[in-house]
Amino acid sequence: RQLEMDLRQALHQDEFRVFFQPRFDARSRKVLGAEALVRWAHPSRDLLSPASFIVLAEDTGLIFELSDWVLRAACRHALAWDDALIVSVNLSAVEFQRADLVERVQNALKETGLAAHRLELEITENVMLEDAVSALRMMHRLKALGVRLSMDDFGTGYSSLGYLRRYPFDGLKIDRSFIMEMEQSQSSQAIVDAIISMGHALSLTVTAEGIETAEQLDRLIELTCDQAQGFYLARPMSPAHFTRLLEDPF
Ligand code: G
Ligand code: G
Ligand code: MN
Ligand code: NA
Repeated sequence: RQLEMDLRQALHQDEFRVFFQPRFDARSRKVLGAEALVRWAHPSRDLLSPASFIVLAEDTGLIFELSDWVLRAACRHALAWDDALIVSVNLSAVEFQRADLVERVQNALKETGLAAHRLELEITENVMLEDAVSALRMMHRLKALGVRLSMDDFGTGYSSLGYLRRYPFDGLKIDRSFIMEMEQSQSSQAIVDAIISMGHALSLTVTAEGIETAEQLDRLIELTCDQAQGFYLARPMSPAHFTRLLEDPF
């Protein structure tokens, strides 16, 4: 496939870019960090969204090299920010199937010099579904490095509750589908309310994703959600834009 060859070449021709979507304290709107989101600056197309190439990268095994690149780029940029800010990076479930994940993360930290507590790894429930026992062991080893772990897209998978209790997560991110439906659907609002309460009962930092309106943010604050992310607050942006936002918050 053409795209696979392009992807392989892109890694060597430095065509990937990392964007950052800011993460805010819900109440004060202070910037607390940012989520790294990879983009592909394909020479003959527009900036490609990861939705169009992450699965291919996973299927071809290129995800390891790509993820190493994202980890380093994210850590390197974070070094230039205020040292209280956290950078989060998405990991694929396939990365947990190889024992070298801990070493890969450790190397990225060592080579860039970023303090481990400033890196957060976002993991989806798929990780636990593949092999729950080895995933648990891997997460404990990652925690031992000093990084933070959060469960991403929370609420879309299976038996999330048990995972949250047994696995060493620091935070959970409520999937944006619930946030989007909150205004129209009483049950979505009840689910969001329950997720926040449960997260707090387990001492987790709760982040709402995909906030697109002021009403959603207001309601989430009433429901005591800790952190907020979404187009209403800020879109994913270039590293330079993010640095400017830090220097000159609204
Ligand atoms: O940025 P965007 O909304 O287009 O991202 C689409 C999806 O790609 C999201 O689910 C996001 O988690 C995922 N994604 C973005 N960057 C990375 C990355 O560096 N690694 C992995 N594994 N997934 C990513
Ligand atoms: O799966 P993950 O949570 O990592 O996905 C992050 C993706 O969500 C990114 O591709 C980002 O562009 C997208 N995203 C972030 N905020 C919003 C939002 O407010 N609305 C929508 N529709 N997508 C968002
Ligand atoms: Mn994410
Ligand atoms: Na998510």
